[in-house]
Order: sequence, then structure tokens, then C-alpha cells
Amino acid sequence: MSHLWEVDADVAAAVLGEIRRQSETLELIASENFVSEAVLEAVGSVMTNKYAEGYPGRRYYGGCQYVDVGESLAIERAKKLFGAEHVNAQPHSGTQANMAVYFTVMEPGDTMLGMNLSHGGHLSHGHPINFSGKYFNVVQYGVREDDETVDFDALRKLAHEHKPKLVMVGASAYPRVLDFTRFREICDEVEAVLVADIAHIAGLVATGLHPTPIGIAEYVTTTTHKTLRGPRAGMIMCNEELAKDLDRVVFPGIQGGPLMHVIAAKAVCLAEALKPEFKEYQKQIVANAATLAARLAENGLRIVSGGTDTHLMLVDLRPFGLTGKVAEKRLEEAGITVNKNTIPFDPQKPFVTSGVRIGTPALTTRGMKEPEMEAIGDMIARVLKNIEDDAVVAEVRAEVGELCERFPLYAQMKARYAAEAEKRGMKV
Ligand code: DSN
Repeated sequence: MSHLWEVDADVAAAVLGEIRRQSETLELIASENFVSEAVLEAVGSVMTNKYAEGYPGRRYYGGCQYVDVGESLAIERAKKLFGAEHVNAQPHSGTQANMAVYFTVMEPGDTMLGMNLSHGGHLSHGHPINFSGKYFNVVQYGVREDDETVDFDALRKLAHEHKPKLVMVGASAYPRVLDFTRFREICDEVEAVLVADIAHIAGLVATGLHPTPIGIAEYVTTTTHKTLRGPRAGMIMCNEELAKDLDRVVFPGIQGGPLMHVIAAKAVCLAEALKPEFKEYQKQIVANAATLAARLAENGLRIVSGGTDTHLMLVDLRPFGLTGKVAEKRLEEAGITVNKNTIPFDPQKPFVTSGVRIGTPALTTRGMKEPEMEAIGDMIARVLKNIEDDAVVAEVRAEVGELCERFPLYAQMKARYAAEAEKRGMKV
């Protein structure tokens, strides 16, 4: 018996639709992943019922002994995984993690440096339409036009000219290793606080596949749902001496009751990340991204910066005369999910773009390896080369279906949901 199907068949049917979408198409959005059933169980647990304002052992509510266990485990495991002195596991999201750090370090109107969104940054790194761009005086840095990697000379110049209180390093669409030590040097020259947002690369950092900013940046923020493969949420790490002020900004500064079910699920994903097989998984993510990028390049697409060191790549579609908007739509029709994305110095608007961003964490979770990446690279290229051809899209859609069947996802859950839909005569 399913309570959800009994109480609300409409929502249950939507969940079934989403299970099908996730399992029957190729998920290549770089910021997405598929959590374990254990993480799902924790997110769907009774811990959602509990108010626990405060921190473990120091709450404003009674009855917190069990949610304290979840939060303490999340903290201890994150400390161990990342080698951090202090962890705040309460941010609801990566943006709230960043907000907490900004309000710890800066006053409204203070100056910060953040990476331009269209060069790979993130909205919460100072985009004018985001709170960060409205509350603070943001100066944006970016990548060089020739090799599309961070322009440290320009960054240094901007830092000396504007004397920021805070420099944010981190990205949501940057395929190369971020050299945190060079950011540190520049921050030291102008006495700025360095904040590293490792949301995208957290899994790589945790397993030593990308250099760590711990011990280099004063604050490290992350999400837990990308390469880290946990629930949708955020987290902050810093040294002990900065902890008290930071914790006070997270609560009561910007958040109220923490999401205890999500925090328990963070503990679960961190336990998974501490296992040796997690490193193998991360290695495969990177190997898959390199293979896919190479295959797309062989097919005539331009890969921004010439390749990738991480889990993602940015594909310049201009060699095929396409925009990201068109490519995203047509690939989705073929069962391949990517997102349109600006590329550095993009002549197109953000809603159109000249590129797509492609990442391998989710398909690697399904067990796909290099041979599948080569096949997927060819499928993507076929759709893009024959953008008007419905027959090609249909052919690729069928191949995607076959590939997905070979790498099942949430199979038991799907069967359970499908049986409930059938019982009710619902077609999903
Ligand atoms: N973190 C962004 C992404 O990379 O998709 C969304 O905010």
C-alpha cells in the first residue's frame, strides 16, 4: 500500500513521471546526480517533523536528542572527509551558504570580487539580479579570451584597484582546475578574505582529484547534491576561530529551523563519501568527462578551453551554427538532458546562449563508463548535425532508451509506482 498514491494520486503520478524521466533518459546536467535509496529514505523520514533551532546540544526546543545525532554525524563526517576544523551543516542551499559567509565578512555596500556568471561563475557570486549583487558592491573577474582560463593578471589588477573585502573563487561552469593558492596570494596582497565555493567539485575535492581550498581559503562553501551525491542542500567549512560568528549568521541571522531530515541525509551521503569506492566513482566521473569531451571534439564541436579537468565541459555550438536554446530542446526530444549555457564572451543572450554545459556525475552513478561516453558523444553530435531531422531524433531517442535499460536506475521504486498507477488505470 502506498500512502502517497492513496492520499494524492496526482502528486504520486508526477513522481512516477519523474522516476521515468530520470531512469529512461540520459541526465547530463553537470549539477545533478542520483542519490542512493539510503539518502532518499533519510530525506523522507520523520526528522522532517522536528523544529531544532540552534545547534546540537544547544537548541531552543526540547526533544532534539535524535536530530542532534543526525547533525553531529553530518558535522563529524564532513570534518573527516574534507579535513575541516569546523562545519556548519545547516544551510538550506549553496546560495544560503554563500549568503551566510557574505554577511559574516561584509556589511552591505562593501566590495567583493566574484567570477562573471557568463565566464563560469554563479548567480550568488555577485550577479546584479541576485541578492549578492544588490547588497554588495561587486566587481566581476573572468577568464582570458585566448585560453579561457582564469585571468589572474586582470584579477590582480582589479583587486589592487578596488581593494575588496572578500574574493569569491568557485564556479558553476568552469571546466578547469581552480588554483586556490594563486587566489590566496592575491587576497594576501590586498588583505581580502578568500571564500571558495566548491559546490560543483566537492566530490573531487573530497577525494583528492581536485586541489582542496581547506587551509587556503578562510571559508569554504558547498552544496551537497552535485558530485557529492547527497540531498539538495548546502554546507560551510572554516577554521575554529571563525566558527562562532559564522554559526550566528546562519542561525539566527539568515535561517530559522534547520531541515533536520535533510541534515540527516547529509550525514548519510557523507558516510557514503568516506568509503573507498567513492574515490573510484569520482575518478570515473573525471575519466568519463574527458572521454565525452574528446568525442564531441572529434565530431567537430569546440570544447571551451580545449577540454576538461573536472566533471563538466562547456560546448561551443557555433561550429554547427546552433544556439544553446535550440540544442537543449532538440537533445531533450532525443532523451538527452543538458542545459544551455553561456560561453565566455558569448555574443548571445543568457536565455539563448552559444553553448551547452554537459556533466558526467549522474550517468557515472548509473555505472556508465568510457564506451558509453563515446556512444553518447556520437549521439549528441548526430542530433546536432541533423538538427531539423525528426527521424534522426527518433533514432537517437530509441538508442537512448536501450542504453538506459542496460543501466537501470531506481528500478524497484519504478515498478512499485507503475503498479499503483496501473491499479488506478492511470497512464503515466
Ligand atoms: N549551481 C547551479 C548549477 O550549476 O546548475 C544552479 O544554481
